[in-house]
Amino acid sequence: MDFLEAEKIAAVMRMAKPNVAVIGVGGAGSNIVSWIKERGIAGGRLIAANTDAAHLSITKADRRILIGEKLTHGQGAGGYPQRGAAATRESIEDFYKETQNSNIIFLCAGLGGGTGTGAAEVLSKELRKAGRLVIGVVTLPFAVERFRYDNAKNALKVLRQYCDTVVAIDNTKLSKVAGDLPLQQALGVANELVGQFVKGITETITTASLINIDYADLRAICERKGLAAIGVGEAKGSDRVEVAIRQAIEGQLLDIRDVTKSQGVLVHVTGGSDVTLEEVTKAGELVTKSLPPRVRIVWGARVDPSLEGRVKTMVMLTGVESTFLAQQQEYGFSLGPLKIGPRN
Ligand SMILES: Nc1nc2c(ncn2[C@@H]2O[C@H](COP(=O)(O)OP(=O)(O)OP(=O)(O)O)[C@@H](O)[C@H]2O)c(=O)[nH]1
Ligand SMILES: [Mg+2]
Repeated sequence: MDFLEAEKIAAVMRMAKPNVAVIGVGGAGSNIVSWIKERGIAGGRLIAANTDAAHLSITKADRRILIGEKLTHGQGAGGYPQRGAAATRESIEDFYKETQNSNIIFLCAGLGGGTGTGAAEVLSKELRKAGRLVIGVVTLPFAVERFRYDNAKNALKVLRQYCDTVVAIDNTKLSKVAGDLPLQQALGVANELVGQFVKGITETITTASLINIDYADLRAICERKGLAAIGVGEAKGSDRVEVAIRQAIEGQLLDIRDVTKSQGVLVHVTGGSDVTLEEVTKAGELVTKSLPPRVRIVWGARVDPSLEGRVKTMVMLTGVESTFLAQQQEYGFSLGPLKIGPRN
């Protein structure tokens, strides 16, 4: 075999093996990466990038990238997505280098600020080359951050085109589900939710699970699907899998127009060591029956011994339409960028 052919086969082999990179950009994205790093992730590489040097110094990741040093001098993007975008372009080589062997990229950000919003736009476009699957996982601003809505809405429209799938979580809906929490705690809930989603899917792909999701499955559900919504559920007792799945389907964290119009569904179940394959399969059949046959459904299930007796579910619906993008801004003026919480 000649050298070039051997190189080619080696390259194809590298791409065939799932290799996940999780990139968190801006304050929120970095906090999500820190959350995952603290708990560990099997088979995923954690990268955090920020224009804010002080925040990056307290971020936990496998690799931290200070972006746009010449432009922002480590001081953040001040709520301007254009600055975040320019800073990312300044440092784009770092991202190419860090992700050269990755074929699945999760791109995490809180939309509405400068760095995360701008960086997500640039990276989703740049990294989707060479057949990579790019999944954006973003949060939308709280209702109290109204003036950040425009930034977020514009960015979501861009990300919907550039990412294969962009999962959007509306912070306002999340706080309704999580109960009335102070802002900082509500943001913590959002970080945990995104973190669990990324960790759960990554580990179901990269490690042996009760029911594996493989790269091709994820591709089928996520490739060129635009916007996606997720919901979570938790239950115990008899019918727990089914109850938790229904909860997740009905409680989507983004207002979507019509659940039955989604193009793909990913159902992920985590249960204590007592969860059985039969239980999961039975619940799966019920979900399959309740959705139109054209909707593609992918399953993953993992055992987490700490969940004794309980199951947790996550359902992702891809190819959906959201009312967020259609909403009109209620106020005719803008208050400019707002800083919330310590060092974001
Ligand atoms: N999930 C989550 N969302 C957050 C967090 N902090 C802020 N947000 C949300 O994300 C949006 C963007 O905030 P940041 O991530 O701090 O902004 P940034 O990308 O660093 O932008 P600049 O600071 O302007 O450069 C805010 O409007 C909040 O809605 C966090 O820790 N977790
Ligand atoms: Mg910031």
